[in-house]
Amino acid sequence: MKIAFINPTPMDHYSPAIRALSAFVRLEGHTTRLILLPADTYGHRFDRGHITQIPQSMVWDLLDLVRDCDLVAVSFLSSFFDVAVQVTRAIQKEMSEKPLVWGGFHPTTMPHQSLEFVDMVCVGEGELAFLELVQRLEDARDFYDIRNFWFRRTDGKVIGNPVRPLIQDLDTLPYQDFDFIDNWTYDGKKEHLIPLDWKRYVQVGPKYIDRNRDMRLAYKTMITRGCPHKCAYCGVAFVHDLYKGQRYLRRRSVEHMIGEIKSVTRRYPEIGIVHF
Ligand code: B12
Ligand code: SF4
Repeated sequence: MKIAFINPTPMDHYSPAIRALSAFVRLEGHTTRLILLPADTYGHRFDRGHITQIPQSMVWDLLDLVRDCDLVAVSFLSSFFDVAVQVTRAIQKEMSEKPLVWGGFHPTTMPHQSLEFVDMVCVGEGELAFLELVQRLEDARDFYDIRNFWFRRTDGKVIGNPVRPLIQDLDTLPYQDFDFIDNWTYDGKKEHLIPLDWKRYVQVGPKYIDRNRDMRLAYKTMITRGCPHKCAYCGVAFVHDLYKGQRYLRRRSVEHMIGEIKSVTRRYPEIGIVHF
């Protein structure tokens, strides 16, 4: 199955969720296209009000990119809800039959609201659930009982399935998809979506100051999942409760982490800093 992942994200192109999910489904032979849309968490507050309006040229490019995909998967945090809704509505208007699924922190915490926009919503950790959905869709099998998913059935009935246990051994997961095989980003000057290949990533990827005060290209990754705390202002408190009784903070092994760093820095010598 060919899957288009869409992630509204700031311009550092760090999209851990879709890179993780893409790597996971590619292991099973599926092909993926990663579309990283600009979404500004700060700037638009001052010049365009609170809603980011995505340009029409970007919508047209996006429609072209999802047309040949069997499934569209949108991942987002609450700050990017406005972009997620615009993208979703544009696709639904043009391709009403295209299966569309939402996941990520916002849909996890707001599945009821999310089902007002799409019929399939992933709650919580996504790898195993999403792969199961992809396989069932591919086999044209019923999917309404998949754990971690909420659905709105064609008769309007809402189904909220329980979550499956968290993946405790993070070393069983592949390294994030950092292959740049079919990745896209927005070029503000051309006002179009353009391929995000490695050459382009070197220009636009995150840069940090090293100990010599030189700006270096950073490789961003994650060594843990979850959090040991439950700060009152943080969405994590909700996820703690969702997975009550389970070990929520999980760590990758040192070997797994070093294996990832070695493989990525050998492949891309331009990387000067590893950030996690
Ligand atoms: C690491 C982290 C960051 C990193 C990476 C952000 C990211 N996109 O994951 C950095 C430092 C860049 C960051 C920045 C921000 N963050 Co932050 N961050 C976290 C943190 C600590 C962990 C997130 C994480 O584990 N990501 C790794 C990926 C693999 O996990 P995931 O996103 O949950 O994805 C899994 C599932 O949700 C699901 N899934 C995700 N998408 C999809 C899509 C589909 C279709 C399916 C089926 C499943 C699925 O599968 C994935 C794999 O299991 C959380 C708190 C926490 N402890 O969880 C806050 C958190 C996610 N951040 C938050 C916020 C607000 C932000 C910012 C918007 C802050 C700001 N104003 O600038 C920015 C956004 C920048 C960005 N690029 O997205 C909020 C989000 C709240 C909300 N309601 O959405 C959180 C929850 C903390 C909080 N304050 O409550 N953050
Ligand atoms: S704000 Fe608190 S609960 Fe949220 S991720 Fe950070 S330490 Fe964990």
